[in-house]
Amino acid sequence: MTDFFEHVPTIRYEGPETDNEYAFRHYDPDEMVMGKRMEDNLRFAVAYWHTFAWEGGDPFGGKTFERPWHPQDTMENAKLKADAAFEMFARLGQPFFCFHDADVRPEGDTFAESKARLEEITDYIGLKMEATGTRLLWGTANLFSHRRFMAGAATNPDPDVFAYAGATVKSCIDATVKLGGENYVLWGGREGYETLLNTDLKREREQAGRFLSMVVDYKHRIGFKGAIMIEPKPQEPTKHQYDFDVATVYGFLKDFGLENEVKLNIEQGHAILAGHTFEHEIALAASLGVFGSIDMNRNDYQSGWDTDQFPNMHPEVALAYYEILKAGGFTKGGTNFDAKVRRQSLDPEDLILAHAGAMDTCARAFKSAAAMLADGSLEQLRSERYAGWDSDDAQAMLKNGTLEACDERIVGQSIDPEPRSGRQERLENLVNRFV
Ligand code: XUL
Ligand code: CO
Repeated sequence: MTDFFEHVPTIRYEGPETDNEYAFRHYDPDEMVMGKRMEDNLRFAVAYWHTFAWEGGDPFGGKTFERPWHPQDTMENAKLKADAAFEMFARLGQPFFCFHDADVRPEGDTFAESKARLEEITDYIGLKMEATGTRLLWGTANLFSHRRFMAGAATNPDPDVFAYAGATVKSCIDATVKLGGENYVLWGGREGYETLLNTDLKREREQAGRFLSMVVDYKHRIGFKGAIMIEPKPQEPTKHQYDFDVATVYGFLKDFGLENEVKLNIEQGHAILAGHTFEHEIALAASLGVFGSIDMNRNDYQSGWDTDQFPNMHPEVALAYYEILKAGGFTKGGTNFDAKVRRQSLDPEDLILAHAGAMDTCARAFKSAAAMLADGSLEQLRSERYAGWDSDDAQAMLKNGTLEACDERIVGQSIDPEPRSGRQERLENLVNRFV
């Protein structure tokens, strides 16, 4: 027990008219939307790293937060941190959390000690999960903070680092399975390069392919039913990352025969850094059959780095959920807040209110997306745009088309296609009726 969040009230749904800061305006976990409770639609998770492990440092200055569980180098403080985490979960009522090994336990002097500590703390966390009903959306390994990983984990030039990373992932999958985790995520934080001058790109890519195949084999050997997911990101910390974006990761998965084994965890900020919209990345993953889950946050559009802010623009978020709903909604995935309060937001209530506001933004956006889908106008206009492809001869052209047949169609029938409006502004107006 800590008294860190003691004075912060539990957040409950009070409706859009309330002036209580400590209430949900849009997120009612029991509200039925599209045949499911909102809690089951959105599947919110709190990220342990930003909320409990990050100390507020930036490239120009050190920690700004002072928490009762600092310094984070003893098991006693790791337990205090877990106590505080579950006290926060009780106030927010979100169903899930996510963690890296390094978030929950201090690094040991040896691999064996780090592993023993992970086992000890996940036993401790497991008891709290049982007592409270909070579940694990996904676990992951931190293969990017320690200096041993500075030149990559799976893609390191040193085979001992590759093996160290493999052993670490094994321990984290085991911990995830022990806690009943629904998925396991790999984000390639240092899987990339700083300079091509010292990098054998072909070799590193093959190492990454082998590594991922080993993860998938292990999953099947132990009978883990959750999804293995990759989280794309184009750069930062490395200058170039191999898991750049959805399209790049899909090409990689195809290359190693893993496209039916691995799904994608897509993050708003990473999409923006890659020069895409969030909805583009989701729609592409869904169309390729690899959509898994989302890391929800918001990126500063000017800064050019990964700002991991809490989402607060519901019209933007609505377009992302629209694509998720079109893909059938979440199955094993969910909405993980990979977001951190700003380093001047020092207080316990800042942590709680940041999440409460983000949950409201997402709920409001989700309901807008559901209404837009139920209305059907947007999909109708979209399918009208492609209606020409419904005819038998258009379908035949798609299946067995040849350039000669195209020539025959155009010249033989003297066709001169009539351009039609793309109706963008009308569609934008239509979306604005729902958000
Ligand atoms: C980093 C990032 C990670 C992953 C998990 O940009 O998004 O926190 O989500 O390793
Ligand atoms: Co993330």
